[in-house]
Amino acid sequence: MHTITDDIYHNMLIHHWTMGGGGGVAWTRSEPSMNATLITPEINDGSLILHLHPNASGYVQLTVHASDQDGTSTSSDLTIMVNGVNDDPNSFALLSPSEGSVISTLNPVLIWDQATDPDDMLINGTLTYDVEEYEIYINSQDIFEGVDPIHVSSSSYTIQNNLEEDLMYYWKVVAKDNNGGRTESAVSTFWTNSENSVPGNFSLVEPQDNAVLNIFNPPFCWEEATDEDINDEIHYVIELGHHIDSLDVIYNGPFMESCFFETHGAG
Ligand SMILES: [Ca+2]
Ligand SMILES: [Ca+2]
Ligand SMILES: [Ca+2]
Repeated sequence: MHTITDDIYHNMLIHHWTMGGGGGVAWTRSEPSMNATLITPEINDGSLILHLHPNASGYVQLTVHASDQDGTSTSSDLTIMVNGVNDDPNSFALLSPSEGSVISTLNPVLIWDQATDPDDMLINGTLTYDVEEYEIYINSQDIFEGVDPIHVSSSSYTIQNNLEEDLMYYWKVVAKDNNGGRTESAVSTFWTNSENSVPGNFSLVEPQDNAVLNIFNPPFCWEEATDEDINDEIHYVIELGHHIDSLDVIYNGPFMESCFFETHGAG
């Protein structure tokens, strides 16, 4: 029988067995080892009393043996996990879509690192994660107030409702553990572009329609067109000639702020 000699023990967890006359109860340590800094078992009549050490975290495995007056015995394995002080989950990274990327789907798969936690426990080779839930926040502005998070238990999620085309999205994930601890990821962004949009309408500026010119190399000026697709570069082709069905290409390149004028009476 274990004798309690230390008064600092607090908290008690009691397993009680209904005992007949005679017989007894004993405990033995299971592998990997009795965590002596965590818990001290005591057997008192039919009860196993676990004295939990202050602020300790970890687990112990015990095998409890009970026998009756006829010598018939049985045993039961106990794994006791103690989390004396809850720590917030460790910081973790958002993986995909990568920061600032352009995605070609409106239903992207969001992926982030599994959030580990100082309170994770490796028991018989199996890691028991303290983090049990993630909240995903996604919005087209860098503000998440009033955004309803999506709750998931794994570290990835496929967006169910189509996102909007040609839009920048902000997203972050909050990892939540079993005991109210929470840790937020950094905010990441991506753009949606699932289909190519044609450049928007634009106007010719000079020469004006039906103008009568007295020079042979007039500047050709036009407005810059816009394109809804992020990162799309627009280039421009100027065709010139006497007839609309027999035009020569006189310019092919990017927008010219200062107009194009090297025509020298082309056509
Ligand atoms: Ca924790
Ligand atoms: Ca687009
Ligand atoms: Ca485009």
